Amino acid sequence: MSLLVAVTGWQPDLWLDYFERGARDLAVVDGRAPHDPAEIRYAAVWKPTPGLLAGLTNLEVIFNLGAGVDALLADATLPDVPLVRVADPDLTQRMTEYVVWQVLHHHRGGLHFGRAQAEARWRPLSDQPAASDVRVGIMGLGVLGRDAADALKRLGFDVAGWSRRPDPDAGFPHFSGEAGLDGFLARTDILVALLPLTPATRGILDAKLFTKLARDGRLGGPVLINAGRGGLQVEADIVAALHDGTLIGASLDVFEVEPLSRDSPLWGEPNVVITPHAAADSDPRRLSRYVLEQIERHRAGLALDNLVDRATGY
Ligand code: NDP
Ligand code: OXD
Repeated sequence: MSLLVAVTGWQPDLWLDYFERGARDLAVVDGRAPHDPAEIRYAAVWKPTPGLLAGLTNLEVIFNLGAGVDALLADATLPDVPLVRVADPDLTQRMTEYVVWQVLHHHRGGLHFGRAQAEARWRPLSDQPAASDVRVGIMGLGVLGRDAADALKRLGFDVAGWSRRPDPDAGFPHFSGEAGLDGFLARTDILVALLPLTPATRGILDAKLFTKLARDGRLGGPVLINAGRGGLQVEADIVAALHDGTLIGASLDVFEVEPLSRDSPLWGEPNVVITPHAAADSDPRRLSRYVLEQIERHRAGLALDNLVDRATGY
């Protein structure tokens, strides 16, 4: 009985090493090396080569080593076995740090002070609103969105959220579905996107949506923060919205095509903060343990956690 490990883009050898150290009686197979497909019962993967898992006739579970499964589900040959994604306190904490960092950056005039310092100018803000004066709207209130919402609430921000299904117990104004979207946007100064990329969310962050954000906020205009997936956003619309004042700033961790091309106009935008899909890294030490513990439970006949619903795509 073997576990196939196939990691693209991250450090495959490091992941293999952690899996081998923790695997006990389970043989760990490097997805890059020749292997007997019939031996493989489990697969732990991040963006595996399309088709890699297709011939694994005895595969029982696929573990996606990140939270988002869009890349995996794009492989039409993916075997129809249970698919588990990552939902881990360490990853969640990292994302919350990123969201809080970027919200505070825009809220506290980070772009303004950065420019002033570059020009060696002493330039206080004419108006520094309190956190409670700023409305942060979180799109996607799953594992990550909810934790970020709680942290921002603790800092005093006026938080609301939007997700697919209603949640009367959210603990803050909650909007859901298409019917709730406009009301949510109309009370949002800083929009934080933590949605998965699915057929329903692709391209949602576009010109039409930006025009529905609040225009009467204390920051002087709306700000976009996207750490969900690049496919959520229409980058040409973001650039246009920054130029005509529909948006006054953005923090982007994810892009339509990654790595972001050297030619992208986003690099030259003075009011954009760019990070290279670094908001919340998957930690191989912790996540190999997360996978191996689930495999032990599965072998003992217990239920798997954080199963993906293929019908909704997340
Ligand atoms: P979850 O699956 O826990 O949450 C997804 C949330 O999005 C849910 O609240 C869900 O609504 C909502 N949602 C999904 N589809 C729609 C829709 N059509 N309309 C409205 N709301 C919708 O995911 P996580 O919080 O764990 O992760 C979110 C995403 O963050 C990942 O899919 C990944 O793309 C991204 N990510 C990015 C990282 C980075 O480093 N930049 C790192 C990790 C993750 P409902 O609650 O009603 O089901
Ligand atoms: C993830 C990611 O989905 O790193 O976990 O983007």
